[in-house]
Amino acid sequence: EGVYSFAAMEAKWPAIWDELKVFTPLDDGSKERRYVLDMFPYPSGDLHMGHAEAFAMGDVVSRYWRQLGYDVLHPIGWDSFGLPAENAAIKRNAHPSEWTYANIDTQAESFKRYAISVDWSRRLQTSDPEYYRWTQWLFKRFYERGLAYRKNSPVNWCPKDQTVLANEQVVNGACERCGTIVTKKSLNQWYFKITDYADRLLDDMDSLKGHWPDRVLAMQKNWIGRSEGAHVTFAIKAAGEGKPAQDLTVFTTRPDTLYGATFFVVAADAPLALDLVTAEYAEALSEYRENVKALSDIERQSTDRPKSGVFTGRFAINPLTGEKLPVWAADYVLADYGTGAIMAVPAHDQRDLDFAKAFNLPVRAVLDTGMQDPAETGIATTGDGTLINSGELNGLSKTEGIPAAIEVLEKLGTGEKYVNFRLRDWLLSRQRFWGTPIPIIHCADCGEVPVPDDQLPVRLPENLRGEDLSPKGTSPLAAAADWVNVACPKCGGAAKRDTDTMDTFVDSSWYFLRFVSPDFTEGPFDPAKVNDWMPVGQYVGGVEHAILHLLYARFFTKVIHDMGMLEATEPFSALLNQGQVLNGGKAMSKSLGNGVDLGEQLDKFGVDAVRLTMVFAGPPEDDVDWADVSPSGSAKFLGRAWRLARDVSSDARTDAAAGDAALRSLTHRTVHETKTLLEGHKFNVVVAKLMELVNATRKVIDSGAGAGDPAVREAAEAVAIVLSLFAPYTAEDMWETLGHPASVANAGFPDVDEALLVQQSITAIVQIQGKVRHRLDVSPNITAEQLRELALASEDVQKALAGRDIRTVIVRAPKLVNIVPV
Ligand code: ANZ
Ligand code: ZN
Repeated sequence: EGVYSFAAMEAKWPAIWDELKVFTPLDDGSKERRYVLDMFPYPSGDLHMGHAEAFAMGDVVSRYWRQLGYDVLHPIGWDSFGLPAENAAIKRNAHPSEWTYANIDTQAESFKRYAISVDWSRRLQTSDPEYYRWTQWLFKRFYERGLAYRKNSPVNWCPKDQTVLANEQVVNGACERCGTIVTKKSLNQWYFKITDYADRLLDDMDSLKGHWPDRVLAMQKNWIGRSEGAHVTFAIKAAGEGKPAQDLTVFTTRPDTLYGATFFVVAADAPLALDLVTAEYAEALSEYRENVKALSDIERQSTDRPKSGVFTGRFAINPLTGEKLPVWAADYVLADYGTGAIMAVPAHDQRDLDFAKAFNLPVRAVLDTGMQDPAETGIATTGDGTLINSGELNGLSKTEGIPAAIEVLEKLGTGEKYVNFRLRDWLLSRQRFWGTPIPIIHCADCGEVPVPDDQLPVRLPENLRGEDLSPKGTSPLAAAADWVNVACPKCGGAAKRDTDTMDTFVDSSWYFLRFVSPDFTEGPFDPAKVNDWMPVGQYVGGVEHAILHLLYARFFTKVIHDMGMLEATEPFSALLNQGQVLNGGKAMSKSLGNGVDLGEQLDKFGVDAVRLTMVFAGPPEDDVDWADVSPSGSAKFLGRAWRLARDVSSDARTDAAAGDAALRSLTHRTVHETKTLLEGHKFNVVVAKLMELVNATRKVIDSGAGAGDPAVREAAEAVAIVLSLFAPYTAEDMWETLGHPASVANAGFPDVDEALLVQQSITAIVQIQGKVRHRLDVSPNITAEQLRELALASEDVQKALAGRDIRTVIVRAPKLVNIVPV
């Protein structure tokens, strides 16, 4: 008693919050609802400093909204499928669920100690059969809508993890998870047709502007990669005898440069190259293709690498000029972008120019940009200018030339306007065990047969462990004969289950919907509830998810909307990306040995001090450098705040109006400003304001009216309520000491008396020739005229002037008067 003890508070309050169900939303419509969500954690080990930061930020928003009187949904769950669990299971000869659920229990205990204001009754795990049942159900609905399909194509393959990767999981040519250089492998794989939604994913970002970080929107936009241009079709003529003539289409953003096309390139690794090549060049091509396979897309498109390629023996006919262009196969053209073939315009495209130089192909400028001839300089010209050497297009600018060329092509029936996207379909199948099984059965007679809804979930076998799970290039499920072999649901004949599992990003693409009704058994979520809560009003998480998770979640939301199950078309109305926690300016890592253990910090300084430190370090978007912050300083401040409540006299309960006017004004101004600051996510500034208020309150206690002043009680209560957003234990203890029942979380944000927002008086300085001669206590609303009069009337000023005449008086109301004598 009488001593600030975080350990005592941490032992006392969680059980009380649980019992009072403080963080369970009423969900009865009596209050306006708001949904705040932190990106759910992955159960790898115990919580770390990064969790502590991210969840502290989300909790500020959640607790603030609760104080404002909203019915707040703030749930938590675990993204619990994935490779680490499987790798741990192989090592320990165990089942992945053992490691997974043990870690989840550890994390859950830590989260409870960390006092995040979540409704624990809604907790879910994506690896629970009752969750993945609905992941499978959704997969089936996508399948029925033609949005899930299987195709054979070259895919990204991680040789270490022995599984395919989505394009989004390949970073600079390497596996996002383990850093191994990714290779290509031809496999029959499941895809989601996210490309059908490319336009909407792009257009709907308008509604997110100003509510999502600009850089996240920019990254999504770039990933979707909308390019306006044209499809142009070229006739292909054989060189001498060989295969019959055929047509080939290219995608170009520069149809205006068609007269400058001097050769033609197809992606060497595309089947197209094999179709085209004449017998004479077939062997050279096949050798070249072997080399190309080993390269990443990044390497292929790098401008530094010397250009390479082989001639196919074919020619393409320019539809405008009838000119014969040699067709080459090269690696700098990608098989899966556009049509996998380009018309090369070396004068105006650097990669084409490098290629032309390497193989002695002609260069013809068709746009006069005022720069020197690219054929001589080796520098392609890309700016605007005037079209030349271009027949009917001559004299037009680039911007005029593009639509004009399209018009000509359309008239000839050999081209049309076309919008191309960089976005590819989402490859969702994985050859690993610990994921959601794909609910499809393959029957020799009936083909792909979806597992009937009433037979979901297709559960993972429980008898596979250790070595059974090790990566073999095919899914470990393929070896589980008793699991794989089933009767075809259609014809009853012998059939096999699909043995791939889903990318874990499928699981996380809809979990925010499940939280609305986590125990619902008739569907993935209760249709009667989902529109009450969706969309999420504030989403909080790391910028590493700027593309993958957020794009996929947006896609799922749109499909589910189109299924008529959801009103929202976007899942997250606002997004906050918290920064990272560093130590000594660098990300914490084992190799640097600069890791900071969260548990140790909590034991040493207490939960509240660690949370407050995270928030006070800077704006939530900025990184926190643990070497630069002072959790002990935070702990000291918390002790000072806590003692205010203890010092408030119990007889000072009412009639704040009679209290110290300056303190009252500061309290009301602090609460008022805090609201604006919180809306703008300036949490750190709110903490600074609280510190100021605590100090001012202490001053009043120590002087004059003292602890009995009703303004002191008013201030202490405001401190407790605002502090509850950052330091829930301390705030709860203060609130109890001030005589209120738990919980401070539901106290309601203090009302602001507008009349008290004006500062009572401020100090104006009077100078004579720049020297301070007098100070005046004035109203902050004083006019320049009034201030001038007051200053001149003062005795000190008159004395200092000593009868001199005045040349001029400069007044900056309410702070300064400068008198210049003659
Ligand atoms: C002729 C041309 C002339 C081009 C010119 C550019 C400049 P974005 O903006 O990224 O969509 N291209 C098309 N498909 C390709 C592929 N599979 N691999 C590599 N390059 C490809 O770029 C579109 C342009 O990239 C297209 O326009 C094409 O080159 C090339 F002065 O066509 B262009
Ligand atoms: Zn069948």
